[in-house]
Amino acid sequence: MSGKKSYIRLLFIAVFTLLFSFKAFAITVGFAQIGAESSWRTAETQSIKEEAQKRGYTLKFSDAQQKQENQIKAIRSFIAQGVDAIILAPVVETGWERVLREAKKAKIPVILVDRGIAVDDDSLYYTKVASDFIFEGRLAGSWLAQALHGQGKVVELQGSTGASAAIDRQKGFKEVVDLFPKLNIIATQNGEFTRTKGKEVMEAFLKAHGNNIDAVYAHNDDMALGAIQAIKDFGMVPGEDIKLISVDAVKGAFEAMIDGDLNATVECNPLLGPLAFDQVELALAGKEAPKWVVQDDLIHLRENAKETVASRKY
Ligand code: GZL
Repeated sequence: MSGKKSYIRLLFIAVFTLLFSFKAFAITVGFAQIGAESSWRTAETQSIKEEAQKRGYTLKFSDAQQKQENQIKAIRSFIAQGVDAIILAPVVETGWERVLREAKKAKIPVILVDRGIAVDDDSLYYTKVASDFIFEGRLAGSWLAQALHGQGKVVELQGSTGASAAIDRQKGFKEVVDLFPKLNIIATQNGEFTRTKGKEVMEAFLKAHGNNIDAVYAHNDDMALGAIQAIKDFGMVPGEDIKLISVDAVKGAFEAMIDGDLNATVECNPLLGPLAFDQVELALAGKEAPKWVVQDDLIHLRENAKETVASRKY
């Protein structure tokens, strides 16, 4: 090979190597987040942002203010910008087929975090990193059944309508409660996963059922904290007159358990950043992944909240 040809070949290899290493460094991920409705959600956002920074990825972040149409717009924008992967926390289960087909056509892998979607074609997303909400509901139901000795009247604060977390936490809880003929859910209503709405709905429950209520099941801690305030305002003692079980295990829930107001909370770990980006890297490497990477959960009780709180990471 002439000297000139080998020089051009070397130049090509050098340029290609430089471009490839730059491309690897400038991996861009779009994150379509639901909003900031709860302290759990804020912790999740922080975990994903911190992990992107730690791994040297460029993160494009969108807060949908609880609206699916804003998440769909964000996904379309990420596709137009040519991101390498998309992380989506789907606010509701349905209505994703069309935009996910657009992402698939653009060969951009979509990793679901924290909630699931109902689609016939599961090739529309790479994988889901989330807790098992039915397990969480069953755990909450089992704890409450033993706390009430199998009988009593329960009111339920549901998470936002259509969210897989709300649908499945209700399903798992009801499976257990239905095993006890004298344990009944006398009222159930959407509290939107927020403290404000949780308080408002609990006020209505107390107005309608007063001291007939033996327990509250809240699909997240923020609604339980609102309910605790409503119970105190009504003149009853939360944690004693009315037992409370919720889900998430955020810091505020530990503080409420230490105060005696909350009886138990089922953990739903929001620190999904590391797992989410592990899946991004598998997807970009063209590797297979299970369709569901399950986040492990457990339960925390008022009795041991004091010694547990110090070790909490969110
Ligand atoms: C659960 C998540 C739920 C939390 C709530 O993965 O989707 O949404 O339990 C949050 O606190 O609002």
